[in-house]
Amino acid sequence: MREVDTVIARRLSSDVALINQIAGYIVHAGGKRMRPKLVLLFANALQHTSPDRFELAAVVEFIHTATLLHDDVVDESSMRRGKKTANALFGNAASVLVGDFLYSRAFQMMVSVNQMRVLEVLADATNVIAEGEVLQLMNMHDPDISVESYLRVIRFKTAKLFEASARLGAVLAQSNAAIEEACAAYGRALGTAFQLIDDVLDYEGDPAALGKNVGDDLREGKPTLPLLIAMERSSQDERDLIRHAIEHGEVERLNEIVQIVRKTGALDATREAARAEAAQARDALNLLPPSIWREALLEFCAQSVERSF
Ligand code: GRG
Repeated sequence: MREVDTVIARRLSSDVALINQIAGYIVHAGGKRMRPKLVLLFANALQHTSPDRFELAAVVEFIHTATLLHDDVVDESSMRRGKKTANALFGNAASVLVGDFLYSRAFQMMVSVNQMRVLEVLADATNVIAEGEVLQLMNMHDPDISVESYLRVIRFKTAKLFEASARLGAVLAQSNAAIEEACAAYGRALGTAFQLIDDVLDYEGDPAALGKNVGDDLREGKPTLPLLIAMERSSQDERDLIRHAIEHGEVERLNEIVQIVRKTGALDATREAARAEAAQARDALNLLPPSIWREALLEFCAQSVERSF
């Protein structure tokens, strides 16, 4: 990961001062670097050790960072990673444009690896991520969306980049199709578990540990799984309150709704769904030879569910 940080620092630089300022601010804001870790762990687990793995690890972090910059503008978020968001500090226009810089820089870097399959994986992934965000926009303020529709959004907007990161390790190692698919399945399931927990933490996280505001999803009228389950399990009055909150976005009765979500066991049920995804991710690793890297990937499965930030 030190090598990845070196690539990130070198590739961030631009002659345009504002780009260095904003891109540096967000890239060094203390993210967990989950996606680059997946690239490296899968490449190593499959005995691939060329420096291309550092370049691609930096690429997925740049893409992730570009999506965060854009997402915080779309969601009008003010806090991320315990700090003010770039949009809060530098404004929406600068955030979107620096997101574009990072996104296009990532494409310059992936071209440098000179493998069509790498381009294909990342072009497809970024396209699906954008689709996921648009689907989510269409689901906003709609209390009648199905669990399947919610799961589609999170597989697209979050799990797809985890999937691509894991798959790239196998692509670099020129693994056979079965191994590549197993790596991709791991990333998909881990990313789904990760987003399910993200949605739980929005209702019960500690803002200090989480580094962002709690209750943002409800404020925005985002129908996430905890709300969908709470509606299924609550009384008519409670259900009406949640429906109203999703339809209009809720600030005033946030505490009451958080209580309903907790009381109905919706958070435990969502966490259970995340555990099932993490178990699938674990199973996908059976095709990989035993190694310290596979052990680390197994550890990620447990961490993704137990995490508090
Ligand atoms: C630029 C390709 C492109 C698309 C723009 C706005 C958008 C379309 C996509 C946003 C997708 C998004 C932000 C999904 C949420 C993913 C998520 C769980 C982010 C938090 O990830 P962590 O916890 O972040 O790994 P850290 O802070 O650790 O880096």
